[in-house]
Amino acid sequence: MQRNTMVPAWAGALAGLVSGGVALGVAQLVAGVVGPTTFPVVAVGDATVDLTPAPVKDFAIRAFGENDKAVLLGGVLVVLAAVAALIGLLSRRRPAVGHLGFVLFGVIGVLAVVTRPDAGALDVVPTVVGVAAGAWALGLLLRRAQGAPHPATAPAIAAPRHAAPGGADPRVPAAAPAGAGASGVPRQDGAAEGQEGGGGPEGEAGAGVSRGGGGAVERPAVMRAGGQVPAFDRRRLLTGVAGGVVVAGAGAVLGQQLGGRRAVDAARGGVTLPRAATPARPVPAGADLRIGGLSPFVTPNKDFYRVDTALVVPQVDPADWTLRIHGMVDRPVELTFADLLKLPLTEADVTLTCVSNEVGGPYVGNARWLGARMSDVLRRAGLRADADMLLSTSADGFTCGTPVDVVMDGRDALFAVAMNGEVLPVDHGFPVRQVVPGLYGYVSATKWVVDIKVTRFDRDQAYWTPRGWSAMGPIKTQSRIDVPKQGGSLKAGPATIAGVAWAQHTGVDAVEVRVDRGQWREARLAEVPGPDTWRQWAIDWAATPGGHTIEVRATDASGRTQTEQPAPPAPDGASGWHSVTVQVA
Ligand SMILES: Nc1nc2c(c(=O)[nH]1)N[C@H]1C(S)=C(S)[C@@H](COP(=O)(O)O)O[C@H]1N2
Ligand SMILES: [Mo]
Repeated sequence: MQRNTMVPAWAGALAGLVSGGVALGVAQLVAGVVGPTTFPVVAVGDATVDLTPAPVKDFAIRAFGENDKAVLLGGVLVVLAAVAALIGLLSRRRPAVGHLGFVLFGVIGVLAVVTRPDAGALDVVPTVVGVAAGAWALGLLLRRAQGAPHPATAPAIAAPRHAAPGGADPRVPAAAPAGAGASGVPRQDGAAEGQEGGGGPEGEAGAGVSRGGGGAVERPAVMRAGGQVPAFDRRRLLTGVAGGVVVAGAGAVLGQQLGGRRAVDAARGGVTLPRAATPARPVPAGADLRIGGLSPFVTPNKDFYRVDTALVVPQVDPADWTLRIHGMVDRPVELTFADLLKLPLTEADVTLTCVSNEVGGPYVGNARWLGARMSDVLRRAGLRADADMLLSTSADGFTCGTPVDVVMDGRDALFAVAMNGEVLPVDHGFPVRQVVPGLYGYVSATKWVVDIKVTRFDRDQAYWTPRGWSAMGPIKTQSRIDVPKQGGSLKAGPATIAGVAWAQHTGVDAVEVRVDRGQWREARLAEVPGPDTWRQWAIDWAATPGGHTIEVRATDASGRTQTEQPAPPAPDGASGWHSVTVQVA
């Protein structure tokens, strides 16, 4: 009698299929790590194309059009899946078949990879590692299916084994509810039994011991003959399969992510920024007071705050990027990245602020942006008169709702491609993001923007609106004390109090400071290139020993002074005066 006869065909096929998945997932992960390299499946697809006679190729192109590549890769995957299942099926009896099958896979993969015109030595690594992982996974899954004890849960002696709860083996009468073993929910061996037996730590006792009343079924004596015929263990196979699926999926996603990041970094490095048709007004020499601890006028990209909903930062290849403008327009427009770069570009210094910023908080930064004017692009599409909202969508599905009149009123609202003279960093929206002076980021600053629907506020809602944030988000005038720091201590004598204030697109006209609720005194203001940036301020202070409270308030160019009334960030931005307390000795 063969050792392995107990594993049913479907289980062998499933083990083969999942091992194939593990092989591909691991290969993808390795490709992501060692890349840039050709993924084995793609290489096999490419090789298939090369080996296909011209008439067949022509037929495929005619039949599938632009999808021919996807159809081909899908076909390669289907064939791989079928072969993997077959390998699993056959290696139930002969484990060597499994190894041979995977070696064959490996040879085909390696051949396909190395015959690509741009192949390098590293390109074979993902295939080799993936195939090895697949062969190992197949062996493991089949051993689990045969009920071979797992080292972690194995009893010290090879005790007669019981069947999985649920009676997976048709020859064993099922005493447990069928769902118990067939649910497919990954569970630890033993733990499942513990649950069925009423829970508790006894699950640790392991797979080798059958517990009365627990739903585990004692194997009939005949099945144990000589104790050497391992039973088919469906539960151990399925938990192994679940593990394999997780490994395959995680490897594929992670590898894709790593590889994508590499590719996009490379593409980003390859972008040549055009000159601005409309350069920014030079930043006045007096814009930066150069006081230690005071936020510099220009926030370096690496220090710029980042706020977004993206768990994994979207990796958008500029070669694939398009911006579609549609909805309430006369002519829908679709732009490529190259199209955008050909437009006359505007450079502007704009301070970005997040609505979530607490009074005195860090979510504000100033940069020089380069981009196409949103109004230029929108005019091409022709906005309908009754449209009042631009619903922009990012590559990852985030949306902003921006008032049409704000974008079209002549301010420097940009589809930005650069930040502080550098191609837009990936974290800040590469290849293209919106920047609209005067509006909080959540209603205007869509990163990785790919789509604009021209619509109305009474018809559409952007991402944060149903989550309790105002549909409209004009920035509230704010001021912040940077020096001295909250809780700081300083020496008695002459000191400087300094910070930044902002009232984007209106401009800051005055900043006042008071100590210990005394007289308000006017701070000196740094120069600014225009109304869209923050403004540094500073004031001298003769610090006297003891504890002190310093407060600040700004007045914007329309004459409005910041309200003292505190408000939390939700729903439309924090208000109130920033204050710090310090100790002077
Ligand atoms: N795609 C996308 N764009 C987005 C967001 C987002 O979550 N996803 N957040 C917005 C918010 S709330 C802010 S404050 C700004 C922040 O831009 P930054 O990360 O470049 O500083 O981006 C805006 N653009
Ligand atoms: Mo934000």
